[in-house]
Amino acid sequence: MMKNPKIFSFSFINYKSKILVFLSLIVTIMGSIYQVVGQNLILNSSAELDPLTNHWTQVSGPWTKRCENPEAYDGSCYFFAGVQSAVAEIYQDVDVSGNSTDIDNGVANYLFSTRLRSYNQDHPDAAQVILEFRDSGGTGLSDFDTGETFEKTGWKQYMDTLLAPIGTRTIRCRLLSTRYSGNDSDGFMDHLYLSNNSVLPDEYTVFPNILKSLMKPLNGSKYHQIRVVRFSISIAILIQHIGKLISKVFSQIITIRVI
Ligand SMILES: [Ca+2]
Ligand SMILES: [Ca+2]
Repeated sequence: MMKNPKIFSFSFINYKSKILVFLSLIVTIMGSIYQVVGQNLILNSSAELDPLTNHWTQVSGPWTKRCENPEAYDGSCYFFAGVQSAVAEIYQDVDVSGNSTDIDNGVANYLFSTRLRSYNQDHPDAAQVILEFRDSGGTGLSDFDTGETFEKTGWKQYMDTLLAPIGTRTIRCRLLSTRYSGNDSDGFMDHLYLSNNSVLPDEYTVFPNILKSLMKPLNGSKYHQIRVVRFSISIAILIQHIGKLISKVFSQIITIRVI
C-alpha cells in the first residue's frame, strides 16, 4: 500500500524570503528616519539659491553660487566667494532658543557636517567653516573650526557632534574663503548640515557613494530629501518583488515529494 505523499520544502527558502523582506523593511525604515531626523537647521545649505538673497549675510565677498568647474558635491551649485576679497566671509545665524531647556541642562548635541574643496591649482585657495555657539548677547561660548583646508581633487567631508554650551541661543555658521593664487577666491563649500538630532540622514551614512552617484540625476532641487525617501521606498519595493520571485521559483524547483 502506497503511503500518502509528504511535501517537504527546504527551510532556507523561507529564511531567504524573510531576510529579503527584513532588508526591505530596514531600507523603508531608514527612509522614514531620514524624513524625521533630516531637518536641516541651515537654510539654503547647499547654495542651490543665490546666498546673498537667501538666508546668508555677507561680511566680505561678493559671494554667489557657482555651478561648474568643479562640479557640485550636492545638487547643482555650491558657495563661491567671487573675485574681490582676499579673505571672504559669509554667515548664517541659526536660532536655537527653542531648544533652550535641553541646552541649559547640558544635554543638547548638534550634529554638523559640510563638504569642502578648493579649485585645483598650484597653491590652492583655502576653504574653511567655523561654527560658533553664541549666547543671547552674541558672545561666543565655543566653536568648531575646520581650519583652512586645501582639498584640490575632491569634496572632503568635515563632520562632528558638538555639545551646545549652556546658555547657547544662536549658532553662527561662518563660511570663509582665503585667496592664495589667481584672481578668484576659490575655497568652496557645499552640502552643509546642522541638526539637534544625533542621527545623520541616510545620504551621509547608509547610502554608499555608489548609490549616491546613482541618485545624482535626481539631485539639483529643493525636493532632494523627498526624492531620497522615494528612492529608498523604491528600493524596498524592488527587494520585496525580487524576494517573492526568488521564493516562488525556488519553491517550485526544490519542493521534494517523498513517497
Ligand atoms: Ca549644492
Ligand atoms: Ca584662486
